[in-house]
Amino acid sequence: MAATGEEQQGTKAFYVSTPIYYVNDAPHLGHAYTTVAGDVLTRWHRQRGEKVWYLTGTDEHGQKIMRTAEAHGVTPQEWCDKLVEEAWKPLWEHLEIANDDFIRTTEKRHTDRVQEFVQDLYDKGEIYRGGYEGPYCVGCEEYKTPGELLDGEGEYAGLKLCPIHKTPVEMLKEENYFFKLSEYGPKLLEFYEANPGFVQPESARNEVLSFVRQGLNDLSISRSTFDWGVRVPWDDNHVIYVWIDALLNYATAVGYGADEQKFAGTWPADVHLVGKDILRFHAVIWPAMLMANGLPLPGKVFANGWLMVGGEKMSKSNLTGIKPQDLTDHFGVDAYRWYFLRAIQYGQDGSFSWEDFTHRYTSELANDFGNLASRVGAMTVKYFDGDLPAAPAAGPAEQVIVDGLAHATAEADRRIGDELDFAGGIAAVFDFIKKVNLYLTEQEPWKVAKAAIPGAADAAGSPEAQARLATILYTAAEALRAVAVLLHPVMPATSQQLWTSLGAEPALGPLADQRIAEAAEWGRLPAGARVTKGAILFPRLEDPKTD
Ligand code: ME8
Repeated sequence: MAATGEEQQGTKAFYVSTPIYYVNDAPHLGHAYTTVAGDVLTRWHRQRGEKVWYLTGTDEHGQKIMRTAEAHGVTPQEWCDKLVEEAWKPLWEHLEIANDDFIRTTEKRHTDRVQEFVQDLYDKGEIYRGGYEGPYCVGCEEYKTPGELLDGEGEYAGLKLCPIHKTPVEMLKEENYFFKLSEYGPKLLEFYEANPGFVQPESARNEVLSFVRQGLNDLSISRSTFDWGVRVPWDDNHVIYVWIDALLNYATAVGYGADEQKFAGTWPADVHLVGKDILRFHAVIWPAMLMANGLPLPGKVFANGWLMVGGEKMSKSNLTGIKPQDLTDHFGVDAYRWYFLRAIQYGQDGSFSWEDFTHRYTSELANDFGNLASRVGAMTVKYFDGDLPAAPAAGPAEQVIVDGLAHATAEADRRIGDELDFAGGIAAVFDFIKKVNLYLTEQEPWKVAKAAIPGAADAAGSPEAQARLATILYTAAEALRAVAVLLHPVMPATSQQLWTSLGAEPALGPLADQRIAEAAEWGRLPAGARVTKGAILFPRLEDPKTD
């Protein structure tokens, strides 16, 4: 859990959420993808000096969870408790996710408020009783329209399948309560028009616009055929539809109806991170629910694309068998956090492969970044006994690095902090790393050292060469100081190792307190900092498992 800066108490927090995930199984790479993205985004904003609130959690009601628990011979609550404690929370800890809260939809702080919210809508005449019959996918917990279903083949021949789960839908006929969603189409379109950044990326916005323009149906918001859910407060025979229950987590977790001060300081969410599978729930149903209840709407719904392995979407119903821990065992946690955001444009589909990960690890992390850090550490220890020298002879070559850093910082800040273009922001930092490597290659400090160190080549070291050597090493170390700051949100542990080996902490304070806005201020790392060789940031990879 991360602390929020005391200095900004009283201002509204930058509030980011992930979906709350279904706990019918352990988390997989797809869940971790969205959650790591949210973590990087919130860490970035923390380092901008903002007050931040990062929420994740679990979606525990509904038929899907109920059936899974039944199949395992335990109650749904027992099942959820076990999965949350043994699988979900441990993975987020393992991946260094600094969420400020973890909401579970079975918690009383949530269920009480969900009842109040729905009762409010009922009292306002937004909910009525009616009937519905249609194909239902339990995997999605959603009624489907006949037109979107697929024809089954093989074992499913003759059946209609859900287009996402590729499993048969069930015909459901229910007397339910309905939310008058159909009345919100024009208001939503007006809202999207006035807030062009509300749904991102552009492809997601287009999908939502065309969906809403077709006209919306009222939404069934209760179920009476099973009871694993929050009771409809005015009718004991119904539970609230799991999606209505789930969406409300974003409000109940930050004090809706319970803690006015907290709610005022957090609401509304600035960014709801979602996968594109659940875009409509967040960009259509959710804002309509909030409009109906007179609450301010979120700033942005950003839909990430599908993560695939060999062209297959990774999900619980279509498992590929690679667990997040398999990858972190091999590549390490920080490389894992970095890879998916670096390799795949956020918002677009992307494929993962061991080969690509291995290639990027070796070329960008180990060779470009890791080698730079170890070369600078080793040379500072060798030539200056680890006492970082000042830079008395800075010239045009150094100015290129100073300018390069200013550019990389501005790019990364805009792309990661504002646009959620993680790949672009990380690339800006790694381009800068390449520049620093090129600088060292061109300046050849190891050659300058021969002329600089007394007795090394010539009898006496030349003062000019000494000044050059000092300048080169200071420049590279100062560049790395900034790299540690800029990569801290992405790779917290590795950046900390670097920060420590640069001896930065005594003068500059903890890495997490470093501000993005100051990252490009040249000369922050003081001469005299105690530089050590430090551990290898990215060790050589073991041979991959062959099974
Ligand atoms: O839908 N690629 O939960 P869920 C990228 N409980 N992201 C993926 C992914 C993939 N292959 N697979 C999953 C639910 N995700 C509801 C949410 S919110 C009020 C309720 C990520 O466990 C992505 O963020 O099925 C997706 O939207 C989410 O996990 C779905 O998780």
